[in-house]
Amino acid sequence: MENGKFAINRDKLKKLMEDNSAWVFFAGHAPMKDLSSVYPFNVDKNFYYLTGIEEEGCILLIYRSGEEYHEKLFINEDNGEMGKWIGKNLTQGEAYGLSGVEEIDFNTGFLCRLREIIAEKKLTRLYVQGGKEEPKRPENEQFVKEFLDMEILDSLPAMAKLRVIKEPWELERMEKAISITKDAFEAMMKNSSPEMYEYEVEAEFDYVLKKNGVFDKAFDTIAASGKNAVVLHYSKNNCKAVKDDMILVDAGASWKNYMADITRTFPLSGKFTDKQKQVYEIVLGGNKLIEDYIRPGIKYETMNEKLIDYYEAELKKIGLIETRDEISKYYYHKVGHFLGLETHDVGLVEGMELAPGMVVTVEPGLYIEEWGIGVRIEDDVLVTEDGSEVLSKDIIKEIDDIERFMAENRR
Ligand SMILES: [Mn+2]
Repeated sequence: MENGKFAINRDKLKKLMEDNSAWVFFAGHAPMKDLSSVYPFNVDKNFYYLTGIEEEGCILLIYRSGEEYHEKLFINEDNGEMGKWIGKNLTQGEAYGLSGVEEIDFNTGFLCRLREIIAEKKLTRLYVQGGKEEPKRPENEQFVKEFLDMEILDSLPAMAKLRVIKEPWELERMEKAISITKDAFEAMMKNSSPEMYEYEVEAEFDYVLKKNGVFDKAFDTIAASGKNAVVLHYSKNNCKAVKDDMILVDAGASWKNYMADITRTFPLSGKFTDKQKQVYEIVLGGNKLIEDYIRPGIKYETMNEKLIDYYEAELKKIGLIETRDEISKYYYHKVGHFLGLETHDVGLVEGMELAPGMVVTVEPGLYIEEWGIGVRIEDDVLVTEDGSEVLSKDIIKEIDDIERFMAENRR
């Protein structure tokens, strides 16, 4: 049954719950865009992970009193006539079908009901995202103020512990997101031409996503041609490329709330210049080095250290630097991050060791402003029992493969 996986997630959380504690998760609301419209709604990812539900305003409560564990879902009331305008709210039956939570009430009675439960079960601890200091959503902030007599704690560390290890069904969704992203990268390579606008390249990506039923990108696409590629989070995408420019595209589809995050850098003409090749080969070497290095037990931080060791040797070889300190002029981010329900997924804690079932990005880059060259190559990598598997291995990245593909397929 579809809702089984979300029930399993709740069971995992219950194992981490202290006695006399209540955990509250809000689905959230879409933020206002202007006075008459809202931005598209993105469900809170912890709420989704525990319920499979994607409707604004819903709330999940799980509490523990001794050996008694209880879960309760609060949904929107029937929206009557409004249903004709914006669609009907989830019914109790539908909410049960998605989540497997048996006890369902309306959210209008949530605060009263929670107060009753707290009193009746003598609960003392209340877990919300971000705790008291850093409530992550307006709902949380509002909520915390209502319960200042209780010990308010942060639910995020526990959620991160669960979410960082992916179940097979989660990996399937990520693989689907990556496979659509692959098609979209190929479309960009096929339809590129020198002196294109960056947004025209981006449009090829978007077209493939929509065509495949993806309504949401994992994040705003970075399509940075030529020297724009040295700006890490460049996403204006409004410049026209000039002759011989490469374009750095950092983009990803999402599939059923799970993200892909891929970067490829390729020449719009289909041919790398010698200088571009020189930089590209160094970054590609770093990308493969770290992918080969990934295995259970290694510390997250050492991936970055290893890359810097490699860059030190390579950049000295081409005479770009003399000392290790100078690397930060050309490489100024980390080599990767966790990936899952969020692009920069939960899970990163100091000293954390990689374990089977984690998914990380590997994205070394080099940004050489004085040459007008920026290269980043990013893959999505699963940590396995005895090493790693590059989930995005089918998205071409060797110079020869890119040049051949573009020569054979370009319009
Ligand atoms: Mn990334």
